[in-house]
Amino acid sequence: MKKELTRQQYLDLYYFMRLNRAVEDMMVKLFRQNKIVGGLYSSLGQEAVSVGSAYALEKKDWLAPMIRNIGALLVKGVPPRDIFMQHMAKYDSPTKGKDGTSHFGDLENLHIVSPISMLGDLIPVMTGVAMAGRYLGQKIVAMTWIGDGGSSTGVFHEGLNFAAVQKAPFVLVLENNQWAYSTPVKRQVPLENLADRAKAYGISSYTVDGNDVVAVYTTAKEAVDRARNGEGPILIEVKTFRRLGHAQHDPAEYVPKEMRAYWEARDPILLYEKFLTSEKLLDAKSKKETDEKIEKLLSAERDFAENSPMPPAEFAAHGVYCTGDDCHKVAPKWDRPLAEVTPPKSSVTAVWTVTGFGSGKASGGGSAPIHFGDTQKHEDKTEVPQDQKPKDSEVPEAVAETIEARTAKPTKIAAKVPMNAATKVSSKSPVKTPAKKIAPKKSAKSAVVHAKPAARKARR
Ligand SMILES: Cc1ncc(C[n+]2csc(CCOP(=O)(O)OP(=O)(O)O)c2C)c(N)n1
Ligand SMILES: [Mg+2]
Repeated sequence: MKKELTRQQYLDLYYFMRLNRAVEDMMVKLFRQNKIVGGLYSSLGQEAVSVGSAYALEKKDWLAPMIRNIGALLVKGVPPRDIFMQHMAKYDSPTKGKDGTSHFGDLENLHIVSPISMLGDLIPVMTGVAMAGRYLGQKIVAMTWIGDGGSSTGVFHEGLNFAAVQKAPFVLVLENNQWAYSTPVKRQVPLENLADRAKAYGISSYTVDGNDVVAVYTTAKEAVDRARNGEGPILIEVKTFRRLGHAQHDPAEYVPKEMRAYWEARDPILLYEKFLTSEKLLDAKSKKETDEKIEKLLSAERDFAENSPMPPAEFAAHGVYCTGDDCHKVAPKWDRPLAEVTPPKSSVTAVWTVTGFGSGKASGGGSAPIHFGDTQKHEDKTEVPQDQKPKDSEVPEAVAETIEARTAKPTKIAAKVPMNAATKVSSKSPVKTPAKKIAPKKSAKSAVVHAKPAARKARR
């Protein structure tokens, strides 16, 4: 661990990791007392990931947690009582007992988007949040997390590609905790570093030790700063380990003992305590103070949660469908006058010109011949002089086929034969025109190629 933070930052990271673990330890007890409704997931051993990455965000930034990111919620300012009550389906919980686990958000104050169960779907959603913030000139960054398993969903790829092409100020933390349910990471992805997935979208990435909270924080901070400065989305792979089963129901006996022992020896809180002690940032007295502070806070928060009522039975029928303002305000909240955020009328002509396209060299050595924007509409019947015809090698066959397909008229053969027969003869149809039968038409704007009808006829 490298020392480069302020004393307060070091101590904050410690406090939140300890709080994260203590909140989850308490929920295991509540679960065993049958007070938790639904599943209980654990981030034991992954606290440095949630805390270190969320700590890199500013108050105005947005996050969306996944199931193992209670630490991120605590850093963002969610009180532990909300987490307890949410898991206990209490009436005072953020969803008033209508949903469980960490399935709640706070769009108004803390800028938290509620998790979406379908893995990967938060990626396009948070990309949209990031783009909206940019549109409104807010200079915000959006962050979410995805597991190693979740990084193999289609929407992970669609979302990240979309974020990349939009240059969204978005940071995605890929929690490589070695397992997705009972599937080891090697059985789902043939990559050593999942950060390599970023290469497919032309975006920056990092791979970092997820059990080193300072490394996670400094990496996330750099990524958040870069995203905020307009460098586009960034992927951070954190290598860590899911110390318990998928949820409380899963004893995870499929995990090799040696693997578990290796990671237990690398407990992120113990590693950090060692570092803080060696840097003289933590001693027995301040550690005891932290213990007492957390214990006092959590026993009060748990009491509050336990004393909160269950929702009244008739409430089950409320809030199922939005009924407008008596449910919640539906009107969009524009922070600027509507005129200012309405894009101007387009003055763009409906022609795409792609810089450099059509002026480069084709693989055969000639000019790359297609320029969609300038393709002539009329059919050109003029004979191209022999000396202007390209040599066979100048127009690659694949390009020639495309050009011919775009310019060829339907043939009589195709029109007369039934569908299945037409399919059969199609391999001999004029679409397979050899390259030498095509001549370029010189144009003032670009090289546009037309097939010569006479030449096509001769070939049939
Ligand atoms: C699209 C989709 N497929 C399957 C699931 C069911 N599911 C929930 S969690 C999970 C395993 C996720 O593993 P990983 O992404 O590695 O996250 P981890 O549990 O290790 O944090 C699966 C398959 C889901 N929620 N969404
Ligand atoms: Mg996993």
